[in-house]
Amino acid sequence: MKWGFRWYGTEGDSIPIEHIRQIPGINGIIGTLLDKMPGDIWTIDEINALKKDVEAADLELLGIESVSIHDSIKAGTDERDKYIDNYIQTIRNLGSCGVRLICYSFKPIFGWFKTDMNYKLPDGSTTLQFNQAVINDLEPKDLYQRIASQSKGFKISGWEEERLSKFNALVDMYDGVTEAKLFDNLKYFLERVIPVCEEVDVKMGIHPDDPPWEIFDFPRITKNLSDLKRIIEAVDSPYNGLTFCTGALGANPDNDIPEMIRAVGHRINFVHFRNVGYLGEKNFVETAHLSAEGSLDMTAIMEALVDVGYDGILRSDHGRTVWGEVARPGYGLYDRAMGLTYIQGLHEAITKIKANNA
Ligand SMILES: [Mn+2]
Repeated sequence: MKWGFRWYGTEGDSIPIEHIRQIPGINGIIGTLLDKMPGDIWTIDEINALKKDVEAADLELLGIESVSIHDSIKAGTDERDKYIDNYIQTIRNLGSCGVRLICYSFKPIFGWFKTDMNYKLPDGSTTLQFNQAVINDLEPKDLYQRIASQSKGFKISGWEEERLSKFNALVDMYDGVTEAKLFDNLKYFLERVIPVCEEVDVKMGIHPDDPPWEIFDFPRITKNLSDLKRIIEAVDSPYNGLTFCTGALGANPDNDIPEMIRAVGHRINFVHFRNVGYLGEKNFVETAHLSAEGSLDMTAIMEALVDVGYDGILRSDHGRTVWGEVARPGYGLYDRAMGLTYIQGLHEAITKIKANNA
């Protein structure tokens, strides 16, 4: 297993990379170019500058999260081929810089939804909450204001202001895009990019819907096991894989996470490991990673990953904000570092016990 940590770069992150290097067992960074808009080409110089910062801290640039997909590709408009060409150029550039993993998502307009970015847990820490009851009283454009007002001034990826300021035009773009159409558009995209990924050895991992159900009637195609199976079957290549996010999928109690891992484990290219706590119907918070703090059985999840032979890249996903840290909501240093240490403990215990019993 390679243990990773998402970092938004020297300019974009509150956390110095030297501090990330001090997390026990850490191997590398999941990086990004925060100023890139969906559809932009990432140049070799820009990628190498990021890589240099990471390697100067004695860490490896393990992958990118995210290279965002332009809305014209997701909506299937006439402009999509131009933007797919750009995406292919970015894949080639990443490959030539030795970056082997791209995490992406294929969701209309919004990458993810939360309704409270600073929800107070009983221990006094803050975390992200999603409550469908809040969404039901909002218009889509109001949600942007809500997220922006709670982000503590940090740029939030997936919620780029430049893009969302043209919100009504974006909504029009998706007019008539059903779930079936969105899936066809994903297939069209994958059929063009995956052969390039194979050629330049860059693996793709699609991130599931967060939360994994329909919001504002926009179609959702990465929300459960049958969706994930359909995607990996659409283009049958190990380069067309999954970012298996336990917390995104686990927000729906109907998703049996260990069972899903056993079903699609051979096509998992990246793992996001985190817990969620159910507060009610379609109402949950992101808890500390420990099983006892949330609703998911993290030991059973890690055991499933070990059983399917997963030895790729894994990072601790969102954490609480603790100890007075001023950080991007969900992406502080301390709780994600504690989480990663716990996760490595689970992995060490499970693999050693299995080896002893073999
Ligand atoms: Mn995730």
